[in-house]
Order: sequence, then structure tokens, then C-alpha cells
Amino acid sequence: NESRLTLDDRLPADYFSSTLRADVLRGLTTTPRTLPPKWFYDKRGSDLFEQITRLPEYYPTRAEQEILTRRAPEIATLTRAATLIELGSGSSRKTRLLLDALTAGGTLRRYAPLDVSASALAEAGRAICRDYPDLEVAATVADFETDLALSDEPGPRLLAFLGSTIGNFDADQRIAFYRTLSRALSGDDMLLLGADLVKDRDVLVRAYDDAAGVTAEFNKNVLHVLNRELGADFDPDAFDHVAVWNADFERVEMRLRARAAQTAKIRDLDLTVDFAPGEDLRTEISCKFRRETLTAELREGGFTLRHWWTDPATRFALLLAVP
Ligand code: AVJ
Repeated sequence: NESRLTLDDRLPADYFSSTLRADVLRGLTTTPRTLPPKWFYDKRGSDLFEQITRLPEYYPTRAEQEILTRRAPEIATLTRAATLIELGSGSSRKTRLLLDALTAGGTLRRYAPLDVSASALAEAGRAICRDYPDLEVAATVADFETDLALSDEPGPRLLAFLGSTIGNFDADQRIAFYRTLSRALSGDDMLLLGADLVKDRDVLVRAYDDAAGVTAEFNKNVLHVLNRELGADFDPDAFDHVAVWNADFERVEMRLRARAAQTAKIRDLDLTVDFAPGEDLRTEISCKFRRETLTAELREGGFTLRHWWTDPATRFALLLAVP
């Protein structure tokens, strides 16, 4: 029954051209050079990310899944959610553990995934609609950094932000984001957040520099996106994939390091960028968390931590917080 599935496209018509242009112009004309990680995820980038989640070195997806498998029934009892909102839902694979528990608990009426990828949303929405015959699926194509769109969902609402995507934000951005979320939620709503934890640096670096080279391909894919979308002429093979642990900020940084001096032209921006030999373009930060500081940040952003669960190896945390 397709009428249970709606897909609301709230992205401005020029979202990709204007946001990508502004991001690339800002990121490539400042030092150090940076690009926001959201531009990894075209069709190929999303496929590569799916492969990353299955790599032996990339533990976060499996660790979070372990926690969800064990805790989903408790989460259903604690939240009694009528709506599950999921930010950056992608393929919605882990979400099924929550949907199963919340439908078994009898409270869930609606699943509201939100993502910038219309194709991923449509595909995931159809599959979930098919497998959960009593559920309304209200998918929204939007950028959660600028447009949250949680207005008229029935409560209590559970807002899930999984996969440690929060790690892509620096501390200031995280607190601002929590503040936006806590203002958008009501008293009986809850936040379910997945956060990767600080651990041995070699384990962390290997998770972002796998032996099979999938993460290197994923990293370089952003240059293919720029070539295609902005008429740029980056040579992805002229850059090395680098993952470094930044101990001061407790984060893994992915970078593309110019193997030799080179010039890239970004035709649609009328921009020429010179890279010195060995110069880095930072493409992602992936912050790792500790319970104390994460709790303090949430509090600053208007949330009180209610539950903190980890996998048996304490690699990853899943937490429930209330506004
Ligand atoms: C999807 C942002 C959580 O930071 O671990 C995986 C993305 N980058 N390998 C992460 C990613 C390189 C991932 N997040």
C-alpha cells in the first residue's frame, strides 16, 4: 500500500549547485584547505561507505549494531515513541532493530527518515513500507544542518542520530546542533545518539586506513564529485589517502596529500588552486568521545543524559537524552 509512504522534497532547487559551490570556494581558499564530508556521498560514495561498514578494520557499525540489538527493547519501553525520526538515515539498515522493538511495543505509528539523498530515501522508504505493513513512512529530503523539519510528527518522538555522524562536527558545531535539537523537541521526546569512543590510536587509524584501500577510494571520491559537478580537473591519483590521529582534538582526520606540486582548476568557480608538494586537503574530521565531556556538551546544548550503553568492548556508545 504505497499511500503509507510519502516523500517530501524540501531541498531548494539549487541546493547542490549553491551549497557545493559555497563549500568548495570557502574550503579551498583558506588554510589549511578543507572540504566538508557531506560531499563524499554521491551514488558511488554511498556504495563505498556501505563497503566500509563491512570492513574488518571499521568496527563502529558493528559495535553500534551490537548495542542496538541488545538495547532496542529497553529503548522501546523507555521512549514509548509514536514517531521515530532518523537524521541521515541513508540505507536505514540499523534502523530495523529499532523499528522491530518499537512496533513490538505497540506504540510506533510513523517512521520519519531525513536525508539529503532522495534516491537512498526512496529506496529505503519503499523497503521499510513493504516490511512494516502497519507503519506510516514519511520521508523528507532535507539537509539536517539547515532544515530539521520535525514539526507535525505525533509524539512522543524519538530522534535518532546514529553511526557517530555527530563526530563530523567540531565541538562548537556539536553544541549548536544539540541546542537546535533540544529546542525542536518537547518534554516527552528523546534523543538517541550514537558516538564512537576514544581508544587505542592504532585501532582508530586502521579503521580509517584499511588494508583493502576502500577508505582511500572513498576519500578520493570527493575529487571525482568536484570534477563532475564543478568541471574541475583534479587528478585523484596524484593524491595520497592519509588518516591521522589528532591527539589535541581527539579526532581522526582524513586528508588527501598532494604527492607533488600541482595545480587544480575548478572551472565553474573560476578558481585555480596550487598545491605544494606534501600539502594536505582535509576532507573529514571524525571526533571520538568520552562520557564526561559528551555529557557536558549535551547539557550545554539543553539535554540531560538519561542512559549510556556501550558494547562489551567499550568501543562505541549509544545514549538516550531528554531535552
Ligand atoms: C559516517 C561520519 C560516521 O566518521 O566514521 C568512514 C564516515 N569516513 N570512514 C566516520 C567515514 C571514513 C563515518 N561517519
